[in-house]
Amino acid sequence: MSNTAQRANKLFVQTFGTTADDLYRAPGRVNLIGEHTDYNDGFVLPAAINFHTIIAVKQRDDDKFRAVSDAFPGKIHTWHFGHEGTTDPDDTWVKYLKGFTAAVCASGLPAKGMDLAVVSNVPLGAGLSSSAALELAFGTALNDASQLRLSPLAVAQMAQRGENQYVGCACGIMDQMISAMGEEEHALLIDCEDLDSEPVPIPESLSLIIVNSNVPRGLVDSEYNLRREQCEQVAEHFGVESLRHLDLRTLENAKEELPEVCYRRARHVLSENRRTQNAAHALEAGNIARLSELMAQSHQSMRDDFEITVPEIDKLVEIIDAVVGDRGGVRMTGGGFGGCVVALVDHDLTDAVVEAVERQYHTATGLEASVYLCSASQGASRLDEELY
Ligand code: GAF
Repeated sequence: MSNTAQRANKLFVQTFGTTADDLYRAPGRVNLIGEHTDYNDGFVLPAAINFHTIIAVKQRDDDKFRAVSDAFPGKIHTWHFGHEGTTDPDDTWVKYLKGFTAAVCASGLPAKGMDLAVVSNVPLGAGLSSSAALELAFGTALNDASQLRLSPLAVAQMAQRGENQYVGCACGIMDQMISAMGEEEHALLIDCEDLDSEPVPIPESLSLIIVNSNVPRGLVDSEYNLRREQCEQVAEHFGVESLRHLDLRTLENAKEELPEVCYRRARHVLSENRRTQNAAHALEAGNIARLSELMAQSHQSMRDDFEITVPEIDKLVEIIDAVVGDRGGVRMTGGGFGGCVVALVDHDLTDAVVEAVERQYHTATGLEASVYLCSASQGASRLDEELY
């Protein structure tokens, strides 16, 4: 049994004085390209990563939930199905679980309560979707225990609904969908309009490196929701349902009609959609030089048009790009305002990338970066491991 699974079991026994029935796991994610495109019905290319949230669960006969997390020790959160109340400041992590049960209840499905213990090695607040991993591990457990008969995609949609309506973050579907449906050694090209997805193999010759800037992320939710509103404003201006239905030429021709900042937001989204589809083709064809170019353009667009990068992240990209050249790609990954960069580079360059980050990042920023050497992993599931 993995160390994280053992810790979840142990926490369950210590908290509830009995053993759990089952263990569920769900991964965090890294997005290779396609940022802030999901809520515009566009394209994304994420991969689930080998960092997981594991939940030990035992079903109850009533409608009560009791939840504990080793990252926030000392408090057992309790609520009843359909009576989640409003979020309160104490609810830090548990709001994602309450959001899920609130969404299940709002959709008219019945569910039984559970006792549960959460343990995770997904870095928190680093833009690697620790919250989606939590939602999907919990949602997959509840789906089984209460026999909701939801597909992995429907569990992901339920989790997104919970986050939108209960937690108050207007996120798209990417994080939940990849945590539910990720595949080993593959990224997933997702069309966020019809939710079709296509696995794209990550060539064996490439290393998947994530570097955490360790910049504390502030104002993330408010800036995120503001970006979404600006995109919606442009869609409304052109009378289309979403930016997916606008083309770059129409946007360019009418740019004077828009506030300059909204024009740039839309230009990022429209060009990022194109880059994402092209990057999936480049990855599939093993054309790493092209991938490198597209990831570089994506980063510039996030920095200059969408304005979601910070100087420390730009520095990391610069450091890694100088080592890698056209033998790999590097860009910020995730919602922005801190967090991580992702680099997909020729194996032979892995050590050089790590050394360059260690040598230059602290001197340039005063911060220590954390480097995670990752692999693309499978989506949420019940663990078939022995509980003892
Ligand atoms: C966050 C959101 F949750 C996603 O839906 C997505 O919009 C992403 O930021 C940016 O691409 O992770």
